[in-house]
This record gives sequence, structure tokens and C-alpha cells, in this order.
Amino acid sequence: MIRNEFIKSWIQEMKEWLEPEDIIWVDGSKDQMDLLKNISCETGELIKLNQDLMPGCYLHRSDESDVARVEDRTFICCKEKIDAGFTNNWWNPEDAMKKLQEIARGSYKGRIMYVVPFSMGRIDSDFHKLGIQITDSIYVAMSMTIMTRVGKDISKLLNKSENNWTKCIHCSCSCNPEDRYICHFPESNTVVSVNSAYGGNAILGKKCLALRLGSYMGKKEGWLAEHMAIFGLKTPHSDEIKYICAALPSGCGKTDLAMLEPSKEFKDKGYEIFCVGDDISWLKIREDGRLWAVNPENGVFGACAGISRKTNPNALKTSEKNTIFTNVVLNKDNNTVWWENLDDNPPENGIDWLGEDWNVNLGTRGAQPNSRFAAPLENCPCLSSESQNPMGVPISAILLGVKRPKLMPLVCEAKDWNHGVFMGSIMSSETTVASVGKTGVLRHDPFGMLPFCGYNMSDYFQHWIDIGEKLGDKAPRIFGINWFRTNENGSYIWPGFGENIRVLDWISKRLENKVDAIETNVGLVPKEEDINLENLDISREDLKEILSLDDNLWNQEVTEVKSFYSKFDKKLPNELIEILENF
Ligand code: GTP
Ligand code: SPV
Ligand code: MN
Repeated sequence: MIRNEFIKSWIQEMKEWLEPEDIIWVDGSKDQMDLLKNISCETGELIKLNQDLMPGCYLHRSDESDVARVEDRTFICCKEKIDAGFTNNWWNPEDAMKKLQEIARGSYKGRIMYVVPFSMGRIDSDFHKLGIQITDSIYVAMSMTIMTRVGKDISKLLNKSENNWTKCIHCSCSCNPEDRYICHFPESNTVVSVNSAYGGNAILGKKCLALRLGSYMGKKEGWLAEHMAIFGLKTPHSDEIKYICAALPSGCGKTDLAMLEPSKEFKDKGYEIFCVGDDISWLKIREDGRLWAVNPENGVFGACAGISRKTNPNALKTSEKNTIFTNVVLNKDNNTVWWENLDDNPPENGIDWLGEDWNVNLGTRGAQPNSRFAAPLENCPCLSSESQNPMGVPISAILLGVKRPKLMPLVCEAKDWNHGVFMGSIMSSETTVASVGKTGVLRHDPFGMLPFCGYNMSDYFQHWIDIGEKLGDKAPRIFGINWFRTNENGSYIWPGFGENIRVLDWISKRLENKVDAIETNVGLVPKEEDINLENLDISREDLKEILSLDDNLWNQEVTEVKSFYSKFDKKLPNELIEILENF
């Protein structure tokens, strides 16, 4: 029962604006989830999959035009434009709200308003944020139940929380891309999303609260909200499991890294990865002076395309039960799902993501390139025993990854914290299918946060520098990674996936001061002989190539970064400018 007067009057306001036929409070219980699944099978919003092979699994197909995040329609609506900064689309809050009110007025007519009280982060942790999402999409309501923490205990806590929770308003409307807006109001702790029901645009606890508003709150409150996977690394050369955060732009391998299954010989030697989170990390300095990370999410919203037993067996196992798939192929013969590259056994009688009869001979794609699965995090077979620790995990290293076919080395270490912040600030990576627009276009994506930093990026860099100053010698070490160097035929040189353990091995040895490194323009690069290539089909020559930095390309990069830095509408931290000027 909600007794909080702020919440009651907000719900009343929402009712008057959106005019729902009825209201359902979502409590996260299994009984209610089952009921919602049954209702959505009747309406056709979900298709029940083979319950013997995939218990609790369902398939959803989205609107054809609504398959990925829309960065050009995502806005930071704060009073002053400079506070959003040039990397964000800005909209005056009053004008934005007026437009959104017009678009969504009466849009819940004949529909149910689902009210989802949720928490990002465990409520027994000092590090959580409460929110209430309203939505007219049963699919979005169920996805929020998987991805966040929903339950009676959260409603109880909300009763005591006065006005201290995020208002998340989601209206599917007609899913019209012309009227699609994802708007964030950091100053009034509100998100409004209209005309999309896709993950990052509609599951508002995730990118909208945990990253865009989260980063803004973090700046004010002294912590960091980052687009980072979190995992534990066990090696035979240390008794201690080291926890690592990895920032990679969307679609560049966070889920694969967080659930990495080391190749056989490394596994046999005692290497192991434990997943804490696969997309978002909230980081704060704790009493011991170290940086600790929690995963604010409770589920995995992973990309399907590309996942196979070879590339990410743990993600496959994570999606075997209680999972909602979106925009993959339905196999009519056994009522299971399939997507490109899953295996060599595509269904003979399939239905593609658009709902049409399909088989590979048609030559079209069966699954949408950004098809996804939403699964409970607890399904992950390599889940860390610390994943539910309210304190989070202490971080020893931060990895900054890019998708760059020609420039950045396979791995390199920052010279110190500020140099690491510099490396983060100059990250450029190729665009992927995770957002609408051309793919494979190189663009600046500092810390993988270009689409997610909810305030001026210059202040964000300063915040990173300030955190480093507070951490002093307890700061995690910072590394750059790039799995994506290609040869003259355009093929990836590094085998990647399970073999990335070889790079993590070098990183862990650096942390233990067991190996030296070579100082170069980009940072400290491994000596070739320190990367274990045992039983791997890659020549020393190739390794040399992907560890090296082309001088010409680097000089071009420096010129490019200077031009990027000159675009900042607020002064950049001197620490970064000085590093750039020294090239
Ligand atoms: P978001 O959920 O969009 O934030 O993406 P993500 O960062 O979790 O990326 P994900 O793990 O879904 O990986 C996306 C793509 O990266 C897939 O196409 C993978 O095949 C590719 N990928 C991941 N790891 C490697 C690797 O080690 N080598 C190569 N060549 N590709 C990789
Ligand atoms: C990303 O695009 O970075 C994702 C998927 O993780 S979404 O939740 O849609 O943002
Ligand atoms: Mn992501």
C-alpha cells in the first residue's frame, strides 16, 4: 500500500494527463509475473516458447521502427544549455515538458497504467536509488521487473522516502519515430520517454536513471555512474580475486568480457572470471580509501546476435530460463529461438523478427541485428559470490576498451591516474547496432559514455580527476584494450573472447608488479614475450603488429584530439590539456 502523499499526488497527476482505463501496481511476485505473461500471450505481445527446453521463456517482437536507442532524439533538459554540454542534445525543460505533455495527453486511453516501484541497487546497500516507472506497455513492465529490483519491500521504503525518488514516465503512444523523445530532467529527477518501447529508450531504470541521471547525481554526491562491466578475475599466481571494471562503448563486448569463459588450458590452470555486472557500474570511495563498485541492475539486457557456444557460452546459459527475447527468429518446429551465428543449425521453418516465414535460403536476416534478451542476473553460471554484497567489490583495475581496427594496441597501461583519465577522454570507437544510425563509423566516445553522460563532459572529466586525487595511491590502475585490430583483409587479428584471458593475465601481472612494460606514446605496452601465446594460432609477428602503434596514425590522432578538445564549451581540466600539449 502506498501511503506517501508525494507518490499519491503524482499518480493522480499522471492519471489526469494520460487517462488510463485502469491501474496495476507491479509487485515483482512470481504469481503476478505469470499473470502478466498470460495476459500478454493473449494479446500477442508475447509468444510462449518451449517450456520444457526453455522454462519461463517468451518471445516479443517490437515495432519495426523501434529496435535500438535513438541518440539524436535523446535530450538532457536542464535550465542552462552549458550544463548539458556540447556532447548532449539540450532542450529547455519547460518547452520539452510542454511538447511531451501534448504528445502523450490521453495516450493511455483504453490501456492499463502499470506502476512499477523499483530500486537500482540492493535496498540494504547504502548505494541504491529508488524510482517509480509508469508504463502502458506490459512488455516494458515485465522487462523492468527482470532488470531492476521490484517488490513489496521497495514500496515500503518508498513510503518513507518523501519526494526522494526518480519519476520515470513511459508512454508507448503510437511508436511513431517522428514523435519519439527520450527526455531527462536532472533538476527535477524525472525521465519522460514517448513513442518507443525499446530497451534503453523504455526500461527507464537502466540507461536513463542509472547512467544519465545517475552520472548527474554522482557528480553532485561525489561518486561515479559508468557504462562499465564488473568482474572478478582469479589467476593461479595470486590468492586474491581481483575485481575489474571495464568501460566499452555499446556493442563492443562488455557482456562478453563480464562472462568470459577462459580457454581450456587457462581454465585448467586455474584462471576464472566471475560476473558482477555486464553494463553499468556505480563507483564510490569507501572508508578503506579504495574505489568500490556495485552493479545497480538485477538483470542482463544482452545482445543476441553474435552469441554462440564459442563466443559466450555463459550468456547462452543465462538466457535459458525466465528470459524475454526480443526480435529473434522463432523456430516453428520446436518453438525455440535462433539468431545469426548462434550455431550452424538455423531453423528450416522459422519466423523472422518481422513475423514472416523465414529460412536461411531467403538470404535475409532472421534476427534483428540488435535483437536482445532480458534475463535475471542470477541465471548467470559464472555469477560472482560477491554480486549481492551490499558494499560492492573493491576495484583493482579499470579497463577502457575501444573498437579500432587500425590504431590502439591490444592492451596498454596508463602511466598514472590522470593519464588514464586522458586515455578515457580521447577514446574513439566504431559505432554499432546498439543505436540507430550508421554502423562502423569512428567517433569520439569518452569512457564509452558519449550517449550516457547526463551533464557537461568537461565537468565529467574534472570529476574523474578529483576522484583520483582523493584515491591517491589507492587508485585502481587504468588500462586501454582493443580486441578489434584487423589485417589487410579486414579480419580480426586477435582471436578474442575466451582468449582475452591472456590479456587479463598480463594485466593481473602488472597489478602484482610481476612484469615490466615498454613506455610508448599511448602508454605502457607489454613486451611481446609477456603475453602468453601457448597453443594459440597467432604468430609473434601478428602479436607485434597489434601491440604496436603506427606513428603516422598516432600523429593524425593527436591532431584529431586537439580538434575534439577545442569543441568543448566549458574549459577542460588543465591536467588533460597539459598531457595533450606534450605530444
Ligand atoms: P551493449 O549491451 O550494447 O552495451 O554492448 P556490450 O558492450 O555488452 O557488447 P556485447 O558483449 O554484446 O558484444 C557486442 C559485440 O562485440 C559482438 O558482436 C561480439 O561479437 C563483439 N566482441 C566481443 N568480444 C569480442 C572479442 O574479443 N573479439 C571480437 N573480434 N569481437 C568481440
Ligand atoms: C547499450 O546500448 O549500451 C545497451 C543496450 O546496453 S540499451 O539498454 O538499449 O541501452
Ligand atoms: Mn550498454
